[in-house]
Amino acid sequence: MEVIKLSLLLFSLASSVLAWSPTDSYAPGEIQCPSNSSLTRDADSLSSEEQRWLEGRSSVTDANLITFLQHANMTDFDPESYINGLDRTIRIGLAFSGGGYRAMLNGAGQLSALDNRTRGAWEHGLGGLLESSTYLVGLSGGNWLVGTIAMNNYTSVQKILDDGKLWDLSHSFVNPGGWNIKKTYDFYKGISDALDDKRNAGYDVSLTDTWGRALSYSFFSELNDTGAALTWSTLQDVDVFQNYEMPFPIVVADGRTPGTFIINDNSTIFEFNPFEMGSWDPSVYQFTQVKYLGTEVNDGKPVNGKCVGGYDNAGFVMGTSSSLFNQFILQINTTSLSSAIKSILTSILQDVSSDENDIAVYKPNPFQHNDVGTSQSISVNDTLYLCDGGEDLQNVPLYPLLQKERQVDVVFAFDNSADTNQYWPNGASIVASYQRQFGNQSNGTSFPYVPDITTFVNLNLTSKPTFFGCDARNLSSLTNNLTSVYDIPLLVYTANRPFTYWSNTSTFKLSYENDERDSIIQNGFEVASRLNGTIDPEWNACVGCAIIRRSQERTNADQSDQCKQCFERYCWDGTLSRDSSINVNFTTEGSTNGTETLKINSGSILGISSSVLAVVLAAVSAFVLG
Ligand SMILES: *[C@@H]1O[C@H](CO)[C@@H](O)[C@H](O)[C@H]1NC(C)=O
Ligand SMILES: *[C@@H]1O[C@H](CO)[C@@H](O)[C@H](O)[C@H]1NC(C)=O
Ligand SMILES: *[C@@H]1O[C@H](CO)[C@@H](O)[C@H](O)[C@H]1NC(C)=O
Ligand SMILES: *[C@@H]1O[C@H](CO)[C@@H](O)[C@H](O)[C@H]1NC(C)=O
Ligand SMILES: *[C@@H]1O[C@H](CO)[C@@H](O)[C@H](O)[C@H]1NC(C)=O
Ligand SMILES: *[C@@H]1O[C@H](CO)[C@@H](O)[C@H](O)[C@H]1NC(C)=O
Ligand SMILES: *[C@@H]1O[C@H](CO)[C@@H](O)[C@H](O)[C@H]1NC(C)=O
Ligand SMILES: *[C@@H]1O[C@H](CO)[C@@H](O)[C@H](O)[C@H]1NC(C)=O
Ligand SMILES: *[C@@H]1O[C@H](CO)[C@@H](O)[C@H](O)[C@H]1NC(C)=O
Ligand SMILES: *[C@@H]1O[C@H](CO)[C@@H](O)[C@H](O)[C@H]1NC(C)=O
Ligand SMILES: *[C@@H]1O[C@H](CO)[C@@H](O)[C@H](O)[C@H]1NC(C)=O
Ligand SMILES: CC(=O)N[C@H]1CO[C@H](CO)[C@@H](O)[C@@H]1O
Repeated sequence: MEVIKLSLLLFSLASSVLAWSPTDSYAPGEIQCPSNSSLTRDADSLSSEEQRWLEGRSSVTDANLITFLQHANMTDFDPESYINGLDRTIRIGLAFSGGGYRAMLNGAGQLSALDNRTRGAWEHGLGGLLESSTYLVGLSGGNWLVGTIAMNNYTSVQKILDDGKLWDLSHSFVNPGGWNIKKTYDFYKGISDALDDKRNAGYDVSLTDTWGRALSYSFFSELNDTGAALTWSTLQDVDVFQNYEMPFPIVVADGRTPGTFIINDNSTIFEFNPFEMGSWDPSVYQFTQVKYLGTEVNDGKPVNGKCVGGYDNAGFVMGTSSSLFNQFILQINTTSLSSAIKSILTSILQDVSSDENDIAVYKPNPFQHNDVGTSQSISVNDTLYLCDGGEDLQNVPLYPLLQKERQVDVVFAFDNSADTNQYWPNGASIVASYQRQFGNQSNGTSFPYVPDITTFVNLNLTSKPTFFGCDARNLSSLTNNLTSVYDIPLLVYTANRPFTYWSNTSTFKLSYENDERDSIIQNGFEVASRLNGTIDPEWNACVGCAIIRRSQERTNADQSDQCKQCFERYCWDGTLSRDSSINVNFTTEGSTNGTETLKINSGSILGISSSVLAVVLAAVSAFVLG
């Protein structure tokens, strides 16, 4: 008996350690190949692992959604009999935009309003909605949020604030020691050693390796060796994922070859999920098992039967999605640091060529030598180049949630972009996602109608949550008969807005005092909860109406009068207002009074056009030391 227990214990220890890098360091190392001969598969379905996981998560979300809807006080609606009577589970997706620390902190507040573990979320927020959700997607700054929560044993924003151990942002992650030179020296020495480990194991390193390690000091400071050996695929093995307690986390990045620019229509959107990494787009149309990244393959098959593990370092994945910020690492070189730090930096930056500054190098390329995808430049190259997920302007990562295989009913999109000259969102990201469906890369995905950004601003669609795609039958001309209109999720779009705090800080603000950080998080809570339910006491019920809408449409069920009224209040009704000379004064119902005028910048990357970027980066080096 004891022997069995002991061996079970040893087995579970072994299995929980296996998912870490086999070298117990930042270096990848050889591991046994899985039994199936190919590491890749075509993107024509969900992986069997995700499919199986979804079945388990369904029973969790069904039960939690009943509780959530009961508390939402919807009239003429019985949540229990309704949810139990459906033949298909309602799937809710949450998406958090990029935009540096601003996006991470505003997103944290919005997420906390949905998380029943937050004090007050049940009483005057949307507590229980996170518990009812299936997918949790992040990009760039939003991926710092998702990654921090997911990789730290599915911690909560509340716990992060209570414990006071993570998210100390008082010094920039480029210079975590502040004026404490020794601390900064140790930081860069640690990074340099980690990079050497990877180089010595025979792998190329790019600026994103440095960046990912730097992020890990902020986000994984509680973990062994600040997560040097922590792999993204570890998620598969942790209890909170295996028992379906946490939603399915996804991180988004774009494909881009050095020296080229990508535009929305022909970008390749990649996702990292706990099981796989790859793209639904025709240019790649494959997924590889994320745990075996770093393995040299020929058409998905390991060369010489040798497999590699530990390449999918969690910080590296998070750094990939936010690689626009790589530039900061270079900026520190321009400041007056001690020569000891400078010499480490020189060693860190030794192989980085300037056109790879915002690019993550994945070499070997997991999608090499196959004819599945249409992009020759990807399949013939020995290297896969990835960059910040927001570089194609789709700063809210919606694409993984539009895949009909995922059967998402409703997406809550939190936009913390800096599109206007005052760093507020103006819907540009959503417009980019809408437009993408008409290009070849969309591969049959559909996106509800949204207006142009001038209308977004003129009609105040960013001043309160707005629903898009309220009536699926109106979307038939978007589907080309490839998908059912009911497969297009309803979109609940919520933009950053000031209620109790001016939460429009610069994307490139790299340090926050704790009270500033906490104020932005609180404001985010208020954004998601309609100022704690004070602006609209029926807000939870209206959210409930959005959640059940597609299932009602599929089953031809009538909407209650209450839901009809909610839709009157929150759905975009198709009206346009394209007069860009209107200067809408910045006022929000119930909010901090502001008289800023919203002006529209188009064609920006995360709110900063690339020509301005260089200037901003130069200016920012002053921050770096702070
Ligand atoms: C629903 O109604 C109950 C009883 O009036 C109230 O306590 C609760 O706060 C309401 N729920 C929401 C989300 O407003
Ligand atoms: C809204 O609720 C949150 C969470 O309970 C709380 O921290 C915040 O102070 C409340 N805001 C207002 C304006 O009462
Ligand atoms: C959220 O918390 C409340 C109060 O603690 C509890 O009654 C409710 O069941 C919880 N809901 C979910 C979905 O966990
Ligand atoms: C992870 O979180 C769960 C609760 O969600 C807890 O029971 C468990 O002990 C935690 N594991 C670790 C290693 O902290
Ligand atoms: C964490 O570090 C300790 C001490 O170095 C080591 O014994 C342990 O195996 C490590 N844990 C993991 C999961 O790598
Ligand atoms: C993407 O589209 C732009 C504009 O149509 C074009 O200039 C560029 O070459 C395309 N890039 C690729 C990789 O196809
Ligand atoms: C950083 O500074 C050192 C010494 O001034 C210089 O040799 C090196 O080329 C610089 N690196 C970059 C990437 O600018
Ligand atoms: C791979 O891509 C890089 C960067 O665009 C390019 O310099 C190189 O020639 C490509 N290699 C092949 C074999 O096409
Ligand atoms: C938008 O908000 C402004 C300021 O609150 C208000 O004057 C204007 O009428 C609103 N526009 C619409 C279309 O609701
Ligand atoms: C979709 O199918 C319907 C009926 O089969 C047909 O009338 C309609 O023209 C088709 N629409 C498109 C865009 O192909
Ligand atoms: C916007 O605010 C400014 C300054 O408070 C005021 O002069 C102007 O009339 C306002 N514009 C509109 C359209 O309300
Ligand atoms: C629905 C659709 O257009 N699917 C296509 C997606 O891309 C792959 C690869 O190019 C095609 O095989 C599918 O037919």
